[in-house]
Amino acid sequence: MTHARHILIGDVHGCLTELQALIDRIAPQPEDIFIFLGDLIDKGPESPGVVRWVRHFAEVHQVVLIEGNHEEKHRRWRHHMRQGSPIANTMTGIERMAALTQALNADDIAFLETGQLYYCMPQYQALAVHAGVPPAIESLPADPREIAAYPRKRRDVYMQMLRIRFVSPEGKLRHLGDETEDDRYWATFYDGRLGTVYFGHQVFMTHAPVAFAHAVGLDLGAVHGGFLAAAILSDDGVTYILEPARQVYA
Ligand SMILES: [Mn+2]
Repeated sequence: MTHARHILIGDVHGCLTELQALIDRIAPQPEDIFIFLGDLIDKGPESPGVVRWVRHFAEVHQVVLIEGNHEEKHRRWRHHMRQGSPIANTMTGIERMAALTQALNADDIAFLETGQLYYCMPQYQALAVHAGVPPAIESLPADPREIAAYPRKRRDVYMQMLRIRFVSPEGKLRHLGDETEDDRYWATFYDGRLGTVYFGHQVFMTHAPVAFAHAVGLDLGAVHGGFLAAAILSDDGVTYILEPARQVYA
């Protein structure tokens, strides 16, 4: 049996030119499934353009959007705005979030909000997620939408898949910049129980995807002048395509 190619794409962050060039090099075929690992938006030059381009691309190709922490924050802000909640005014980056919302139409926003927490690829024993897998997660429901119905505390554990980086010896997540010498990056001790994890979020300014024992980091810092990376999973194995950034945007 042959399986469709599954193409995983790291954090785009508004790098539309690089995304178009990368997709050209991938040469999409009708049965391909494209999985964006989150953070289409922010930091880079063309966030609204990327959202719209991917939305149109999704009209002719199979596309799965993983929600990144940037999309999640914009979504929370829009929610608070709609509710008229004062929390909306306490968030950082209000101008940026308002500008993006202003530049997008209702279809673009609806498309962004299709972002899901993860995507399982049992045929490749692989999992796509934005940031990673917290140590407390032993298994995942087949449908990530089930998690929204979990009680708050349990749900919060799963929501860590959006932002996890370093973990303390007690299993607590560290914020960026707060990590100590005893903390470990999640992928360095992830045991593969949910398959090989393809993830973005953590910028690696390297010339190849970063391979851990059971995880592969695909955010090679396109927006920082690195590469926009894609992993192509097929029955022939995994191949990578790296599209160099045209400039340092952030
Ligand atoms: Mn990112």
